[in-house]
Amino acid sequence: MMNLIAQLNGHPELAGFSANCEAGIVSPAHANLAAALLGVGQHHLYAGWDAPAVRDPEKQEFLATLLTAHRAYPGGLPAYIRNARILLAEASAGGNPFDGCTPAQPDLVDLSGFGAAYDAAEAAGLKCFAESAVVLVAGGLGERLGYHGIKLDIPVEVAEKTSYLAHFAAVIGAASQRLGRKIPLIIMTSRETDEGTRSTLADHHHFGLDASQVTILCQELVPALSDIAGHLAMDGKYHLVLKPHGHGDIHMLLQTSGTAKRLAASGVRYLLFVQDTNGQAFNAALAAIGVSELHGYDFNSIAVNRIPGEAVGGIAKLEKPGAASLTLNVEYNQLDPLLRATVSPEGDVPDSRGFSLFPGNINLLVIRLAPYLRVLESSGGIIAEFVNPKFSDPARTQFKKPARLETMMQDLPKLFVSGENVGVTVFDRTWCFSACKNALADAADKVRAGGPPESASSAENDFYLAGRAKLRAAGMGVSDAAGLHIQGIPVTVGPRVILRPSFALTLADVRERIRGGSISGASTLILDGDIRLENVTVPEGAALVISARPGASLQVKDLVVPSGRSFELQVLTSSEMSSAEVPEYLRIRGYRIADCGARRYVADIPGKWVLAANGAIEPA
Ligand code: UGB
Repeated sequence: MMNLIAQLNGHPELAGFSANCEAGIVSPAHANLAAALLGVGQHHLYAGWDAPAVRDPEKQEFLATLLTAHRAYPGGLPAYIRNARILLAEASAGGNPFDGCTPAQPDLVDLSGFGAAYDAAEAAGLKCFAESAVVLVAGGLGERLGYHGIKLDIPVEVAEKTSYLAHFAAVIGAASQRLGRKIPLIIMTSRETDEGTRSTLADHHHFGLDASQVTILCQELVPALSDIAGHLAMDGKYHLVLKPHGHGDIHMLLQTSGTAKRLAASGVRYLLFVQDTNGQAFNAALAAIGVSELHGYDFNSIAVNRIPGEAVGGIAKLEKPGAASLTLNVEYNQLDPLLRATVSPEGDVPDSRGFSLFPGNINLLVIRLAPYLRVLESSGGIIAEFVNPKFSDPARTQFKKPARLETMMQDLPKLFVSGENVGVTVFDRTWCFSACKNALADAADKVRAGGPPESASSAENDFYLAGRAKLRAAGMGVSDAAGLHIQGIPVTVGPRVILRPSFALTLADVRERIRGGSISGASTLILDGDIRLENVTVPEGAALVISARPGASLQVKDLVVPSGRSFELQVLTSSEMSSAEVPEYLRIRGYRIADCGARRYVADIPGKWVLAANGAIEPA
């Protein structure tokens, strides 16, 4: 407090604040922070304060907001302001981080097709998954999707309405069971998603995971900046403007919470980072972890063939004379100018294959924990912050609207200075990535422009498509139903195939559990648990749903499922599309899938069972 009083002296505009300090409205913790902030030129935060007893609740809230932001940032708000000033000065000078860099192809493993290399990677990855933890970044608001709830609650498929979180937890649960180790799940939430995530976990008993397996780290907003001097932006006398800091906060939180260290101490070697609405992530994740192990990658980005212009970054090895090369994501808004200035004067245009010159980043990352810990230690978890102000004056000192420091999770390699090994593993796009990010109208525009829609409907469509790909890889005959467009998005009506993680974690599992048989047209097959199918036929218009509870295993042989009682895709009418009676998760896709009497079989008693021709489940 003494320190603060000395700083207030000689500043008449701070007299009101001083009176509030004397009246005890400002606690010692707030007073210490005020002293630190005055020390870095933030007098405007405390100028012109009303006398004690006037607007006190607003003052208290303002002080509390400052303290929360201060405690969330390594080094506190003074460090944030110092970092901001450096980055703002660079931005004002018009610096380009990629100046002098030429992009070249990154060190890359191509697993876009199945085969021996894929199988070897997946087998290695399955073993390593026992020493891995899954980090799910789920603090985003989903503004482009326009869904009014947490994205993790959205069903990835509406035949059985499995939410993204339920699906991810099912993979982790099945792998934990199989590998004999509780694989940790770390979820990053934000103010907007924290409560919803916690309550959905509580309501569903952690989706079968042990509560001790799940760690939640909540990211805070950061103060916005109003000018190049790094003044924190205010909206009224007692209201600090706050903005999101970005998904790179996950690194900071893993460091400041001690979670990264704790995981290392418990034997974790790899962290797998996944986004909140990419339901395909675990099709490719095990093979990618295997690639990291087999190729010694410290940082491995799962990537796709990128469509020029789409909102995913491009991964390139950036080469600069006199400097070590760096494999890095060049974010989608920076890629075209870099390409124009270097290897492609026409910019971000298709190559002879029809794809962008560089593989697309989908923020599905495998990071080796040991080098990661070193980087976290040396950086305090502040990873490659940047600022993107829109200047309003020719001298480039004032902003059109407040800016803020941002950070992106994929920028970690910028801090690799000890020869760490950075690589990329390319998978078939729909196999590893199909996110639910866009509202239907925007998604339809993207389809018209020749790009991927990334809507709830395309994500569900690809979820089934991956199931079909697994059956094909196992040698089952699969013929697709005709396609149609719903709200401008292409949808294939079947077969809808859901192979739950309890049925298969890898392609090798699917091959072991399915022999022969066929499935065709607008049909559905859902397998959950220890089930083996031999020569099973699911014809057009049929649906087969089998589950074997833990401890039960069920053999199904020579079954021909009768047609005519399946799941039915029902397109929503225009009045349903605007009706609050229809759940929003249906309206964001434009249809529902109704169960019109699917054939269901359940083996719920531990033991070995067979499904007899008459539909009875009998001891094997
Ligand atoms: N997220 C957070 O947890 N906190 C935040 O503050 C922000 C986001 P977006 P973006 O794969 O399609 C990224 O907003 O940032 C979570 C890559 O930068 O969906 O536009 C959020 O909940 C880009 O290179 O993506 O673009 C979600 O889980 C490309 O890979 C995740 O972060 C692109 O994703 C991504 O947030 C893509």
